[in-house]
This record gives sequence, C-alpha cells and structure tokens, in this order.
Amino acid sequence: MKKVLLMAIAFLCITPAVFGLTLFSDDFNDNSIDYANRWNNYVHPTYPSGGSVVEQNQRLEFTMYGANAPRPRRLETHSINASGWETIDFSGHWMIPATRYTAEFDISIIDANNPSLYIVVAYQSWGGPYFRMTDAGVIKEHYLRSTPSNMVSFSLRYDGSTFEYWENDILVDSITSTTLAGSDSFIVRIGGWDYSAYPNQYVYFDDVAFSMSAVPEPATCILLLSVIAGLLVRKKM
Ligand SMILES: [Ca+2]
Ligand SMILES: [Ca+2]
Repeated sequence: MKKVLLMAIAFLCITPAVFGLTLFSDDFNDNSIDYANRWNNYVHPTYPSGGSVVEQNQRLEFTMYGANAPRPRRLETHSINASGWETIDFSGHWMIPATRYTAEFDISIIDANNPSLYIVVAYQSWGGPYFRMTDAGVIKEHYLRSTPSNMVSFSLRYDGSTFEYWENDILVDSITSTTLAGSDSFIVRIGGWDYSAYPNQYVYFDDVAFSMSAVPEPATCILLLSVIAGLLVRKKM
C-alpha cells in the first residue's frame, strides 16, 4: 500500500501536475452585496461616485450617472492571497446593455500591496465603442470592438509574462507584461465610470471567480518521499 503511495508521489514529483485552486468566488444570488467577506466600495481619490451598485436579479448591477463630471462606480474584492501561483485567472460573466454617451466599463487586476501595479481590460462607449487593455497606466491595445450587450463569459488570464482576455472561450486579445509577475496578493476592481450629462449607463456582472494554478514545490515532494520511505524502512526493521 505504502509502496503504491510512494510510486504515486514519485510520479507526481517527476511529472508535476498543475493544480487549480479557487480563491474567491461570488454568484451574487442572494440579493445582498457581501461586504463582510468579499467586497469593498472603491472610493476614487479625486472623483466622487456617481450612480449605484446593487445585487439583484441574481447578479451585480451597476448604474452610473456622470452629470457632466467623471464619476466612477466600482467595487473591489478584499485582498486575495495567491502565494505560489503559476497562473492566475479572474473569470465570470458580464454585459453592457447599451453603449452610449461617455462611459467606460472595466475589470482591473491590481497588486494588493502596490496599487501602481495593475492591468485593466475595458470597453469604452464613446467614439466607438472601443476595447482597451492598459498595463500600469500604459495603453497597449485600443481598437473598435462591439460591447457584449448580452451576458458573455470572460476570463482574464496571466502567467507572469502574457496577459490574455477571453470572451465566450475565444481569445480576444493578449499583451506581454511582467507588471504583476512578482505579486502574490491581488485585488480585482470591477465597474466603470460615466462622464456625460445623461443618466444611466449600466454594466452587470455574474458568477465571478479568482483562481490560481500552481505546481507542487519540489521540496514538498522530497519531504513526502522521505516520510514514506522512512515508514517503509521502519516496517522492514
Ligand atoms: Ca450576495
Ligand atoms: Ca448569479
């Protein structure tokens, strides 16, 4: 029995299996935003909030109103510890029911310990709509692209060198970036802002999750192997 276990661990150590771990998730199903364990209101240092965010219809619904000033409305996750990650992934569903006036809808992955390190995936309504990817404040992608007017799945994936944006299981765009390569805890900020005189832009989110994959540390393998080997030797003695 222990020999089988030993061989299994040895096999895993020789061909390290990547394992996935969900570190954060929210289905937004109970019609109450979970500020206690999951979310904080994001307060922009310069601009006041405009609009509202509510959990209803089993999803998270942002309504934004700029009133002729840039007014953001966003939530951000509590800090997510992802020590030892090989890849990270923020996935979920979102939709922007109508693009009009002057607004943006975005998802940011931010280093929880250094907020100047972040990557943003955004749609903007004006002059387009446009799709955009920003790396620590530098625009790396910016082109015309229709917004998802019905719920689509999304996935923001990062392996320390390439950051990908997927929609409905299709790779939309990717950038090379090492901005977050050294980060081990993250905040995800979602929502958007409006800068028009007209009321009500909307963006809805559902079933979001932050996960990481990792490979077992070689040290862990050696430790496990030596423990099992020790047990085998003791049994023979
Ligand atoms: Ca809830
Ligand atoms: Ca839901």
